[in-house]
Amino acid sequence: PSESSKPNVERSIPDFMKSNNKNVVIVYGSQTGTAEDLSKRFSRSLQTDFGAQPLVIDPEDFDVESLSRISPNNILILMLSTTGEGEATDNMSTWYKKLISSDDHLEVDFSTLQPPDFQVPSDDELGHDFSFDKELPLKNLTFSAFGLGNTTYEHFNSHIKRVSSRLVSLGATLVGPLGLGDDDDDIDDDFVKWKDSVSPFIAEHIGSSTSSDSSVSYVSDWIITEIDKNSTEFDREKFNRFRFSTIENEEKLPPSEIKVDNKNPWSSKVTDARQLCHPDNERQIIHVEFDINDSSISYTTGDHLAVFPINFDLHVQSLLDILGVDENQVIKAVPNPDSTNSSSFPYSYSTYGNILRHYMDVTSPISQDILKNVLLPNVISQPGKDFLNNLINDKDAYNNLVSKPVTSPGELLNLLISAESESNVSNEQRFVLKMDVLLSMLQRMSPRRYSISSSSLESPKTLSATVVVLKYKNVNGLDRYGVCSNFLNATTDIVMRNKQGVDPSSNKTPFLPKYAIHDKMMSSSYSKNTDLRIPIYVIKSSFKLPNDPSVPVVMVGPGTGLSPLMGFIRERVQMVNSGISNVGPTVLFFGNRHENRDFIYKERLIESFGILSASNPDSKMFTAFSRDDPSKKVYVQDRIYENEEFVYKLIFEMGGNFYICGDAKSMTVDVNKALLDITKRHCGQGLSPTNLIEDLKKSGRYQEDVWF
Ligand code: 2AM
Repeated sequence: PSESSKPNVERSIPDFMKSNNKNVVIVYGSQTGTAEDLSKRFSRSLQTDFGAQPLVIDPEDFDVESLSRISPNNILILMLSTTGEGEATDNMSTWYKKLISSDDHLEVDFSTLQPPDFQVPSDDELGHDFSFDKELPLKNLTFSAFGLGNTTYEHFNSHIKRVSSRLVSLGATLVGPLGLGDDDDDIDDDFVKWKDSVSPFIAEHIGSSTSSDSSVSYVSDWIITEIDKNSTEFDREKFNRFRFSTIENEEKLPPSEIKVDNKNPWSSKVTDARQLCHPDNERQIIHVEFDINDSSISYTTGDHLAVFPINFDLHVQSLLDILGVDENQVIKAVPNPDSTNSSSFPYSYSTYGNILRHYMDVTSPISQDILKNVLLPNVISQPGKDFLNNLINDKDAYNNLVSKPVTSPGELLNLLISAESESNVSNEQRFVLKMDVLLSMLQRMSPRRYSISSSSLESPKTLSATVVVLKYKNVNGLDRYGVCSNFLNATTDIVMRNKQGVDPSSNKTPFLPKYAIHDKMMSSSYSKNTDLRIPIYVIKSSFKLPNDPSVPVVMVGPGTGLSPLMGFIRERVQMVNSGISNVGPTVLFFGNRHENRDFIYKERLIESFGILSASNPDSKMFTAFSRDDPSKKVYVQDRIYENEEFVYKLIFEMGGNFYICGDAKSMTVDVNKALLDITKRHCGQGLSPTNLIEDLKKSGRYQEDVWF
């Protein structure tokens, strides 16, 4: 909701806490849902283990100014992700701008919140004499903080560090250690360690005692009611059968004026989806095109695309079976006022099937603390409790059964059910899954992020993604499939069918995992004459071509690392085609496994480099196919070494830009080493190679777009 859409009183954190009897407020800055999920987990732990009354909020729904009036007996907990180049997440950006303006002055004067808005709390409530100090508007605020970051990126957790120190400089007191979670290692582990170390401080501050008794039982996040479609209560207008097919848009704005972001993605039409590799290749890479005409989405070359997938039918079906419900049953899900949850689904009425298919993550394993705080209180039988307690109290048992094999929620629930039936638990004692328990266990569906592989100069209203279809065997040898890449893979079949009238079942590629095909989706949601639409939004990135077209660019992108570089290449081709005569050298190092199987975009690359090299003879493409020669691997960095003088000249003598894109682990490390090696060999005496590379990074001429 926009700031003006809610009356002020509802946007005040202390007022909201007071009216809901809360004493802890957890604020999440989340881009794809991890910080939000950890916030919910933390709030449950505080509730169960310490009898706290926490509330989890999205900063977009509240005013940052109201932090100054949070009761000194209460506590604020920040759970903030750092994104991009050390930036705030979208939902934290307004708070951040107000807290820290570029010249480090507070744009907002917290002291203006004094009368009439400001109510002096009673002495009882405060426990000491309260006076408002203009210089230190947050002197009554106590907070704890955990950041979500990644050490692979330069600005590790810089957002939480800046926000925390800003709050302290405004007078707030930080209790417990500042948690710095590292996604490169094990962020879950970092979170659990921080949670355990900070919780006693929090409990002490709010005056709660450690209580491991079961006085606080499970509180559901949602209240679920089944609705009869024929009843007067059912409002067909507000019934959403398919994610975002009808945006509940009160102002009835034209689509081109509706702001598109992760809370309100655009259902984009898929205009093309096809395989890029030879059918015999051991893995699939696909190209998917999205139409953004009619939407307010715009992008520039190098930005990222976020996609909301549809869950596998197998997973949805297994949960529906455990629930024992009809997937088409209409239900209403509203936030439970007694819970820590303050957010609602973006529609009023839905069905069991729809919620599980589009809105929740039904694949990621359930964490230990959710097993303890949500599932365990809902299990009656002793064998069922024993089964769970073993997983909750023994990290190795949990790892072996849940995290290492990537056990889905449905698989885990079935293991619990079999544990009970093996022990002949009576029917009355048996575990029965309710939808509110399930929803409290699951994370929200998170959007998946891909580098955009098209050029906005060439196709401003269509953007494309280049995606590896993820499939692997888990530790037990069972197949595991990436949800979004396999979902997008299924669209290649649908597009083929729609375009050529081909029946996809008669023409399956050998890899398409049978159960992963969205049979229901294909037969109902996407019946022959409906458009194939997928919810998307665009995330701005700083991975960009130089503004000056004459600057040389050296690009390294093996595998789907080619993706954003393909956009760069097409952008430069477009420049040449539009008559720009001084387009500088454009050099690509591309690699994959086999030249005749996964040389993706081969024709397009050959055509592009034909045009680029005709305009500038230094424009070249170098390829390395790693598995064509069984006797030795050839990688992109081998081609860099073979052309080291040329590469050094373009970057350091001609002032070129250097780009690396793809797998953040070994490839990036090895290519960086190659860059350092050739700099050492060619920079001559008197110059420091590490300084040269440092300068390259500082001036923005070295850029990475890497992932895991
Ligand atoms: P491989 O799978 O045969 O090892 C895209 O995945 C390409 O990147 C593949 O050809 C892959 O080779 C290659 N690759 C794997 N590790 C790499 C590394 N450390 N440096 C460069 N390329 C690498």
